[in-house]
Amino acid sequence: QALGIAVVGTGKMGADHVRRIHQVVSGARVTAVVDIEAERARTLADGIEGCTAYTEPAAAMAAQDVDAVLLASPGPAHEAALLEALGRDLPVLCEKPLTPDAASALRVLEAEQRLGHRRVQVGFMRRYDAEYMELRRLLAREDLGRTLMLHHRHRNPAMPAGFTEEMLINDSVVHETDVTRWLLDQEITAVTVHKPAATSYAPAGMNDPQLVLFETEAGALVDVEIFGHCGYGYQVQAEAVCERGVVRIDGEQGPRLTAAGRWGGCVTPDYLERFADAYDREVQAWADATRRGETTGPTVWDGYAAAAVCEAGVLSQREGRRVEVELIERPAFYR
Ligand code: ISE
Repeated sequence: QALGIAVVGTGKMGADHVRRIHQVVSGARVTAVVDIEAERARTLADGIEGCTAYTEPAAAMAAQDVDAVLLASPGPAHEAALLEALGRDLPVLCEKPLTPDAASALRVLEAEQRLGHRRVQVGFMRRYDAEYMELRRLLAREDLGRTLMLHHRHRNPAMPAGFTEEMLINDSVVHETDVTRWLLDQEITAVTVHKPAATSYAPAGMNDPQLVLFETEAGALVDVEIFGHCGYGYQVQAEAVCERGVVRIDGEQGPRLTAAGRWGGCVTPDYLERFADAYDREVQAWADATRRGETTGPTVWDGYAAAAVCEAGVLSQREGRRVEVELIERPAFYR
């Protein structure tokens, strides 16, 4: 029997997940779509047999044919939906960010522990990207020695309307927050945000790009260039500097054309293309684990730790100073 999934939020990401579950993922089907804009939800549901449109997440979660929830609404809407799903013991794949601040993430952390078993996977899809997986495997190898620095570059062609300066941290740098913790197997202890001269292509009030500096438990230094309006395409790259070598991933997998005295390739236009395989692998892994009655992948602890780092980052962004990250002690439940 296929897993019946309710997709909550049908914006760019949610609509792409609906398409993915409908066309790519095996063993799962979309039985509900939820959006506060009824018309949007209805249009999507109409294209899928046996799919019902809702405007309230709770109503979809109560439906007989809903076995699991994919949460793709904006971050500030996550806490209420997560608590509702946990109250019903429903498995959730929650798009990043888990929640927009540490206190709300902590409430979700407590609710899952009260339930007594993991039910939430956080949608840090880079952990399912082939290049990032290979990078992690290489860094774990003894022969490269310890990782001393990570350089991340995260460039978007433009940001959607309504995207704020804080979201550069909470919605974009949150990815580097997670991959840094995952690649190094260390917590981030402090954040400093620097603001260079801003591009004139960003909306008023957004100082774009920014340079974010993380310090980690074992003293690694990690820099993240976040650029929301680079104009030319979507580019995510990372370079790890180790004691006995350097590893770089650049997402430049496509063909490289040499002709007419030039060489070159294409830059992916957007994250849906750059991370298409990662999203497919992530949602398939979640559906497979859920059908086995398991919860795997990035945990609520990972979502909480990322939220705490981002909260420090937003404060640093606002006040221009180094901010230490405050984390509760990691519960045994998440070890
Ligand atoms: C977006 O929400 C994402 O999650 C993308 O992965 C990220 O690159 C982009 O900056 C965010 O706005």
